Amino acid sequence: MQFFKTILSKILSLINNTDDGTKAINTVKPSKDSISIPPKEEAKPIIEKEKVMGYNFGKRSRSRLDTCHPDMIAICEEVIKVYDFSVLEGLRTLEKQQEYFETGRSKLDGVNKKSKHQDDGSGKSRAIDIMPYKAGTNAFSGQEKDLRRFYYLAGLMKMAAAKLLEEGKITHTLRWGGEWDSDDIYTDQNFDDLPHFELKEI
Ligand SMILES: [Ca+2]
Ligand SMILES: [Zn+2]
Repeated sequence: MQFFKTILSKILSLINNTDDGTKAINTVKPSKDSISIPPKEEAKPIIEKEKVMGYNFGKRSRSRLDTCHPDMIAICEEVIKVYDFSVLEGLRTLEKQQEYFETGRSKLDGVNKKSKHQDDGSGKSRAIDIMPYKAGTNAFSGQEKDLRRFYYLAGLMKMAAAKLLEEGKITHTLRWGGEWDSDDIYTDQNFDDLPHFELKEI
């Protein structure tokens, strides 16, 4: 009898991972809970190679960004933390707008129809043109799959704007040239201006 008790005690001590097999046999009934489960392997961080934070604007991007309304600056500063992009243009002179109109790049003549890129009265632009940046690639390559990066960026911009608005840090919503009327339908517009974002009054 003592023999079996000793064996059983050894087994239970293994199961319960205790040093005192005798105690285990007396007090612990083996159950699902008492079986010692090896600690789970520490979960590996999912994002290991992807750079998560810490992009910065280049000099030219920064100076262009600074020609924009503070709300636009706040939104872009939020997004650059997680996704790299360049600023192509912020504030635009009347001359430049007229040039774009004449060459068909814009449908706004700058006088009768003003662009949001023109001075909003405070010397700032309420619109910005931005482009996803990755060394050695071009989101405007003409490949449909490259264009998708504009959509990715637009989602981040929209999210940042919504968050900042909720936090009371900005007072506008964001309108995107890839989806002007914000109804989440992309086939209802003829003129896609994928780099273009502008502040919208609430
Ligand atoms: Ca739409
Ligand atoms: Zn634009």
